[in-house]
Order: sequence, then C-alpha cells, then structure tokens
Amino acid sequence: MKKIISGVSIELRQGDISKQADCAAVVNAANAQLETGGGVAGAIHRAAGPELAQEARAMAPIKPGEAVITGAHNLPNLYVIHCLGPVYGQDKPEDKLLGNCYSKALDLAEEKQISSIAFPAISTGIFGYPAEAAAKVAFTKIIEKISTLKTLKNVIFVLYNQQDLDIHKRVLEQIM
Ligand code: AR6
Repeated sequence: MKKIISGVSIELRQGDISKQADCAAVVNAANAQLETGGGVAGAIHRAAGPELAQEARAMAPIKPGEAVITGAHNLPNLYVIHCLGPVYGQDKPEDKLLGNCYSKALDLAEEKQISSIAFPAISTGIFGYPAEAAAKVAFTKIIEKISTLKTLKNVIFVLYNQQDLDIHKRVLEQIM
C-alpha cells in the first residue's frame, strides 16, 4: 500500500527491516545502550556486524524519544538511525516520546540529504506499545512534518507480520 502526500510517498510493506536494500536509511528500535538485542535491534546488529555496536557505543546512552545516526556497515543501506522508543506504561507521556522518535529520525535523514527511510513499528514489540495506538502516533507525526521535508521522498514502514501490516493499513486509511 502506498499513499502520496505533498509529493512524499508513505509505503507500507511486510518484511524484515534488515533486508531493505532500496532504502538509504533504516531505523533501529534500539535500546538505551545502542547494543544488540531482540527483535529489530537483533536483526539489524546481526546483519550489520559488530562494527555497528562499536560505532554506536560512543553515542550511548540515549533517552526515550531520542535518535542518533551511524553508518550501516554490512547492511545494504547507507545509515542506521537508532531510536529509543518509550516502554509502554513506564516512560511518559508515551505518545509524545514515540512521536519524538519519528520526528528526530526524519530530521536526521534530512540532514544527510537522503531520499528514503524505512521504519519498523517502534516500541510495539518488547516495549509493549499497542500497535494501533503506536501507528496513529507514527502516521500523525509524519503527516504533520511531511510538507517540511526537502530531500525525503519515500517513507516506508516495514511491518513484520500480516496482522501488523493490516493494522497499519487501517490506521493510515483512517487518518488520511
Ligand atoms: N523487521 C521488522 N520488524 C520487526 C523485526 C524485523 N526483523 N523483528 C521484530 N519486528 P522490538 P521495541 C517488529 O521488540 O518494542 C530490543 O531488544 C516486532 O514484531 O524490536 O521498540 C531492543 O534491544 C514489533 O512489531 O522493538 C530494546 O531493548 C516491532 O518490530 C527493545 O527490544 C518492534 O519490536 C525495543 O523494543
């Protein structure tokens, strides 16, 4: 599914965030220490190799809602943008902190003057944020900023399973 707003496409696809060769930057659902972990962080660090954690270490720790950028090492991308999402029920206000992740990731991508970025559904796995509520926050923030984007032309959401893809499709239709 693809929607175009102000000349920028928002695309939803099912897949593995560590296998998105057509995106200049991929976003990591990171931990504060920017180390490998489960879920997205595990997949990204495994595919990128140990040099990713070595490079990221100097920038750690980061706080919920923050984002930092590194090279992509052995991944087929140029950059990894590491976002620390809020732990649902703990880091508050969750919606603001999650929105900050998307906003800062877009800012970092624009600073690098790249045209495409792929996001996972930040915070919706181990951090427990309900997928539908998280999708609303993510799309609302991206649409809010979309007319200010200069170099980014493709914003892609990579959803791991069919259920999450369906939820995101429904929420995007509702918001637009
Ligand atoms: N590609 C795309 N999406 C994925 C993948 C993948 N390879 N693997 C899982 N997902 P999570 P969080 C989905 O737990 O909630 C880590 O261990 C998953 O189904 O990766 O922000 C870190 O070290 C879910 O929908 O991120 C942190 O400690 C979404 O991606 C913590 O988990 C996010 O799941 C971060 O937790």
